[in-house]
Amino acid sequence: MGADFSRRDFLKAAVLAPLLPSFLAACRRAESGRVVNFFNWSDYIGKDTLPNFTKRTGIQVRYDLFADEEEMFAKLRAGARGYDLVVIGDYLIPRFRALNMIEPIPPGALANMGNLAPRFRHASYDPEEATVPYLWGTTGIAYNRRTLKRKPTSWWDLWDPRYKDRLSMLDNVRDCISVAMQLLNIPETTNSEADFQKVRDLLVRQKPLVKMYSSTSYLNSLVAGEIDLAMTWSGDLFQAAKDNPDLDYALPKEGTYMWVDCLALMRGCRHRQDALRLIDYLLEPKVAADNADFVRYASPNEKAWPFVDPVLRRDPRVYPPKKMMDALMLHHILDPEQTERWNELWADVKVA
Ligand code: N2P
Repeated sequence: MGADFSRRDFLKAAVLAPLLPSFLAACRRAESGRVVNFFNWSDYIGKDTLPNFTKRTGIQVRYDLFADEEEMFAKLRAGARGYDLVVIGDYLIPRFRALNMIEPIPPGALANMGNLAPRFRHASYDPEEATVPYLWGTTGIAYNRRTLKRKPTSWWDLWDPRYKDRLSMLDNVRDCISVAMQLLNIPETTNSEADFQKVRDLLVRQKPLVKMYSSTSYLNSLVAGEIDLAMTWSGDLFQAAKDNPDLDYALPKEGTYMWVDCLALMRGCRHRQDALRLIDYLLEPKVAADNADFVRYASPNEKAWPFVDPVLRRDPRVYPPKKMMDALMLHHILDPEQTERWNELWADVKVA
C-alpha cells in the first residue's frame, strides 16, 4: 500500500467495495468458478500473497476486512453467512468452538502443518489443533522518538497527563482491560465487582488524555505526527514506521501480551477444499516468510524463518529471544459470564 493510499482509505474501500459494480461482476465470475471467502484483520496480509495464490491455482479469493475481533465475532455470531476462512485470535478459539461456529481442520488435511514451530503446536488455546496459527505478535507502546525525547518504559506512561491529547489506545476490550488489571494487580480471572469497579475507574481516569480509541486510523495519526504515543500491536507499528522512521516500539517493564492469530474454517463453509488449499499455501515456507515480512509480524512457521528478511529475523522487537518470549503472557481464556462482564465494562468506559 503506497503512502498516498492511507490505511483508513484502505478500510473505507473495503467497506465500500461490495457496492462497486466491478466487485459485483467479480463475484458473479467467481460464483461460477472456484473461490474462497476470507475474513481477516485489516493490514494483515502481504501485497502479493493472495494474487499469487490465484495465479497458481485459479482459485479467486474474496477478501473482507475487520478492525476489531469482538465485532468480527459478533457479526459471525449474529449469523453473517458466506465466509469460508476467518482469522481468529487465540483467546477467541474456545468461544468459537463452544458455540460450534468453526469446523475443526481435519487431521492430516494439510501437507504443510509440520512446518510450524513446536511451540505453536497443540497450544493451550487450541490443544486439538482445530485451527492453524497464522501470525503472532505483541501488544506494546508505539512512540515518536523525535517528539517524545524519552523512551516510554511503563504502561503508566499512557496515563501521564503530559501526553494529554497526544496519545491513543487500541479500541480493544482485551488489551485495555488486561493492562488496567495488570497495573492494579488484579488477576484476569477475577469475578469481583469491586475489582471491575477499580478497572473502570482507572480507564475512565485515563479518558481525558486519550485523543482516540482506535485500532487502525491511529497509525495514520502517528505517521502524521498528530500523536506521540499509542498502545499498539507490534507489526502494525512497524508497518507505520516504514512511512515515518521516527516511530519506535517499546515493551513496558510490567510485561506484556503475545497473541497468536489462527486460521479457521467456518462451520458450513461452502468452499472447504479450496479454503484448505489456501491454508496449506499460507503454510509454505517462502509464502509464509514473504507474508510475515510484508506485515512485519512474526511467523510461527519455523521452516519459513530461513526465508525471513534477516533484518526482521534479528530484530528482537519482531522475533524476541527465547527468554523474552517466555516472559510474554497469553490473554486469559474467560468463561462466557466473564466475557460478557468485560465487554460490558468496556462499553461502559467508552460512554463514560
Ligand atoms: C492487524 C492486527 C492484528 C493483530 N492489523 C491483532 N491480534
